[in-house]
Amino acid sequence: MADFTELTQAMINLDEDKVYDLVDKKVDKGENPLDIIKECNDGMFEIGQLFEKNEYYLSELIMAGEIFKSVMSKLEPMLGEADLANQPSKGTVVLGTVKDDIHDIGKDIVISMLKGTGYEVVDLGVDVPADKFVNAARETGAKLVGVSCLLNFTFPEIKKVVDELEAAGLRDQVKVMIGGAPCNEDVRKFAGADFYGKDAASAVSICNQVYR
Ligand code: B12
Repeated sequence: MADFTELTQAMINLDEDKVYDLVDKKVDKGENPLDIIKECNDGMFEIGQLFEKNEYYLSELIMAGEIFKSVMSKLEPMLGEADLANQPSKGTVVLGTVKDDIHDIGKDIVISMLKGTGYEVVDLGVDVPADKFVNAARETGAKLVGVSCLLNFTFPEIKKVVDELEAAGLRDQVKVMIGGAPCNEDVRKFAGADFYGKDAASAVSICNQVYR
């Protein structure tokens, strides 16, 4: 059996009270919120595996999502580097979860990190059709569109975003980054996107590259 941290194991067990308690203790000790998120995320991965093996069902996925969201509401204010209230924006990023996909936890973490590091983010939400990404890029003048995707069968929808940006004549001005658990370099190539980011910190470095 794999060796999980206490927090990861509590997450896997969906032991809500224990998760919150452990997170509180880690926050009090001054642990990096990204490390805490990583431990919870490892639990989410395992929950996904249990779901695949029919040991967990949709209700467990829903519960896991709720627990993770509560953890994030505690950690989110800690993700910013500094008080950015009076700082000019570093640039605008359009972000959304691809059409037919309603997973938003990872997308929201990316958004918190980007906002926390000085970017303006246009959050299109979940189940976003390609034309909405295109219109938002056109209207805001964003140089970067981020597509979150957690379901294999929606990969063609990422490609559609890239293709529709091209058809709208925006592809030269707008870069596309993708992310989400099943994404990787192969998916990026398939979709014709410019960047693949494995986590929220990668999303920030991609933005820093684009808005250099
Ligand atoms: C929680 C969960 C749900 C919740 C979602 C709640 C919510 N509000 O988001 C609910 C219950 C709704 C759900 C539903 C379903 N789910 Co679900 N779900 C999960 C689970 C367990 C965790 C996902 C999660 O939140 N992870 C935590 C976050 C923090 O991780 P993340 O999203 O990967 O994001 C990080 C990075 O990937 C990256 N990132 C994310 N987005 C972006 C974007 C950019 C631009 C960049 C750069 C980076 C980036 O940064 C984030 C932070 O580090 C996963 C298991 C897994 N391995 O992911 C299954 C999983 C994704 N679900 C799965 C399935 C099959 C479904 C359902 C089809 C089940 C069903 N039969 O109905 C439905 C689909 C509904 C739909 N149409 O979207 C499968 C998908 C298989 C596949 N690859 O196609 C998985 C992998 C489970 C499994 N192993 O079988 N699910």
